Amino acid sequence: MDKDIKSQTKYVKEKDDLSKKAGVKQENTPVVNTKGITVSKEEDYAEWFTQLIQKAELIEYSSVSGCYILRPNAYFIWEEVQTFFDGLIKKEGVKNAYFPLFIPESLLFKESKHVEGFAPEVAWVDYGGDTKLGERLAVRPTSETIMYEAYAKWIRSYNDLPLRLNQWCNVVRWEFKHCTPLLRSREFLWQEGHTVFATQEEAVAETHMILDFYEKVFREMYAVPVLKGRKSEQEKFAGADFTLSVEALLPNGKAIQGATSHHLGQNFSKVFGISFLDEEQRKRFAWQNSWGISTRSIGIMILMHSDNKGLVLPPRVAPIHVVIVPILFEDTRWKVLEEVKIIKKKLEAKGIRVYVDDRDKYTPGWKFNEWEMKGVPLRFEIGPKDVEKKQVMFVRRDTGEKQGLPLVGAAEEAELVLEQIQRNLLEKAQKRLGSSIEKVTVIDKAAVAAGKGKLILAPWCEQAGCEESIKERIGVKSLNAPFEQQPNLKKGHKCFACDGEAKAWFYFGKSY
Ligand code: 86X
Repeated sequence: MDKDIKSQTKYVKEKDDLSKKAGVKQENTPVVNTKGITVSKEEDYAEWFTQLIQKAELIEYSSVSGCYILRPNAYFIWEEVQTFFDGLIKKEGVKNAYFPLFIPESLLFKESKHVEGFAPEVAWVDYGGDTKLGERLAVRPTSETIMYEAYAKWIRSYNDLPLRLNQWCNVVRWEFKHCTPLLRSREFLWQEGHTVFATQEEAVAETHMILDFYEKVFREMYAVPVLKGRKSEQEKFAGADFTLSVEALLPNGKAIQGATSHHLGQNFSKVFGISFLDEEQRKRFAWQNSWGISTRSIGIMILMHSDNKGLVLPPRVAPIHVVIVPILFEDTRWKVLEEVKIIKKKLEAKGIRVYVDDRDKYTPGWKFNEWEMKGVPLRFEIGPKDVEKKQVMFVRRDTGEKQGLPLVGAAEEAELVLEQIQRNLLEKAQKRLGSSIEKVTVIDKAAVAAGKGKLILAPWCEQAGCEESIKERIGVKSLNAPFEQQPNLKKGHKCFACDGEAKAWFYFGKSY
């Protein structure tokens, strides 16, 4: 094993076809036998991603197809996002709870309209040991039904409202499409917020507030800019009056949904009997929302920033902010490590997460590659000459920039550089997004833009048939309609794709 690792100190550029020759590569067990990624993101985006997430030790495949292990490096990111979003919603009065994983079949299908299309994806439990259950149980694909059954019991009068609960949990949707870790898996982690209000105004206001929180998660934690807006009638959640979403544009020109916030109106309250007596003792059905963000968001962030050397992590979600690689020689070892100890302490005092890689069995160059693969935002190199000159080498993961800086004040400087990295990643992605949006009013122009991997902003009629034909003709689907409609469409404005009247400016794009 050790020898194996040593023989791989250089990144292998050629495509490794050992697995193909041996015929051992299986759908759920890709072979990873080189340290570096063997394809570039430009030549094979999907293969680059699957190698990256394994070699950066984020994800491991399991023996269940479509179900993946989140290793500590990935789970750390989720915990940071969890802490951030949890803080935002708790400050607004949302409380956390936990509802059962299993949902009786009769309850899951009580509100048939919203589940119809989803039924083929439900995973079922039929037995407890050898005993067949009286009624089979669904493994939750989402928790509306199990939560709203309880809500109906708890809500009696306007005094019981608003009721605002959230849960952090796993859900299962038995995908039949090809699965990809983080982006489409059969089990994933998310938060689902389910809130109930006496008035529609309060509920609607909350859907927008939550959407702003999702935007904050993407921008401030993941350094990913998003497009906020309203989903089309066809793309909204069938159980909702309207669905709001944040959408991101990946570097390969594909758009991907980041999170959703639904206004459920009274659709569920009427089915589940969630009603209350108002101040005049009149019975009213409650107004509801639901909203969610999942571990897919981690996948979006990885795709957004990473490169051919591996993962690039925004400092806000990086398990290690600064990796210190001391350059060690027998006679100066002690001196260098002494200096490293001091600078480590200063960094940690500022809340910077530090790791000192003083392993003897690897060369500095090998370590540089490893920490670049793992996406550590900032690397410190410090050798005997640096100690003499009282300096340390700063190497940025996002730009590759190298700079020798005085040891005195290095911690303060590191803090600034980490902030710069966080800002730079967002700005780079923001520029890409900005220069990718093309405003068009006729389909021919949209086709050209789509061919160039652009996002289209176009006046649209919002008709299902029209969306179908757009997809067929130019291969894009609607993402959402931005809230700022500029210029405001006047009555009679033509749809960009058909003879109908345009209802709103909509974003369209190739989707992931
Ligand atoms: C839709 C709606 C909603 C709470 C969210 O988007 C955010 C958090 N839920 C989820 N949806 C389903 O309702 C659904 C239902 C079944 Cl039975 C299923 F198998 C899959 C589903 N997928 C999505």
